[in-house]
Amino acid sequence: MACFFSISCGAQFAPAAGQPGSTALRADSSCFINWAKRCSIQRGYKQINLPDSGFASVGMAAAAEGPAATNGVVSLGDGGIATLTFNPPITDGNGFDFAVFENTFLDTFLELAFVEVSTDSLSWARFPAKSLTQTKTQTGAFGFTQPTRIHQLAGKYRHPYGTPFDLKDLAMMSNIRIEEIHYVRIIDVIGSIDSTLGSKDSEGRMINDPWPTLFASSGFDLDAVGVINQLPSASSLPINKKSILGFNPIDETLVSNCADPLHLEIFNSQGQRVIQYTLEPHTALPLHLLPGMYSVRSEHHSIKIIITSTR
Ligand SMILES: [Ca+2]
Ligand SMILES: [Ca+2]
Repeated sequence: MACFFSISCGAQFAPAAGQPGSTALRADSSCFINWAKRCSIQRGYKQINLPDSGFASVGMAAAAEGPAATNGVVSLGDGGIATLTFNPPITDGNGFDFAVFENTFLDTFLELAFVEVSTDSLSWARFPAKSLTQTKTQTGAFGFTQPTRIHQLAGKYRHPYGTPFDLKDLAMMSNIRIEEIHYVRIIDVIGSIDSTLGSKDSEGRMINDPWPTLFASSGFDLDAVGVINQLPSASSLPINKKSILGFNPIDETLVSNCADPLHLEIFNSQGQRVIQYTLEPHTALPLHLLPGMYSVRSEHHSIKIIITSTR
């Protein structure tokens, strides 16, 4: 009962654009000093459980490059991924550091996406998404979502407003450097409340988002990513210099970029060792761990990772 009360009455998040307390940022705001330079897309199916539905097809990757509200949008499809490159890199300055623009025209017709950032494109950290939308009745293709029920998900605000993100919220993630973010990745939330199909938030709740969307414009419609804080000049880090051990939150795998075997030890937040493993050169290790924060240590360095799903 206490749990029900806190979810239904507490923990409300910022409201729609224009309302007091909203964090929405207009595309023409002077806070935006730069925009994504490059975008590449890995499209998802129009409907994740129907491969014959084909891929979402609206727009080209280039639509997400440059300023918002200028050159159209690109539709990602169910679970589709857009990877955007920034130069100079985004950095953690005061307050919000960048914002993501989607094309919805209503405050409550929202298509959502996870947001991840990376310094080297090998190792990624995901903003800890929260969705308090009910999960009993599927939100239909044109169903409504309240912005006050969602947090740290792109697509919270209607066009021409962006949803802002503060890199400081990832300060504990030692597998990236929040002072130097070259890459932002936008991953469509698969809105099905069927746990075998849909996406979960950072606390293991299904995210109820319009689904199915069996259209060419299926999934998150990415317009642009605007930069608020960036380093003063091009990067100190060569853009292709990767660390030797990375983490990919999409499939929760550790990824070796090392020419030698890596002897890994993984500790949970109580300091107990839960995995000891030798990761062969240039291979990946899918993790099957309970949700929580873990420390991964090798001969060379250690990184913190967050596991959200129960696989
Ligand atoms: Ca910041
Ligand atoms: Ca979706």
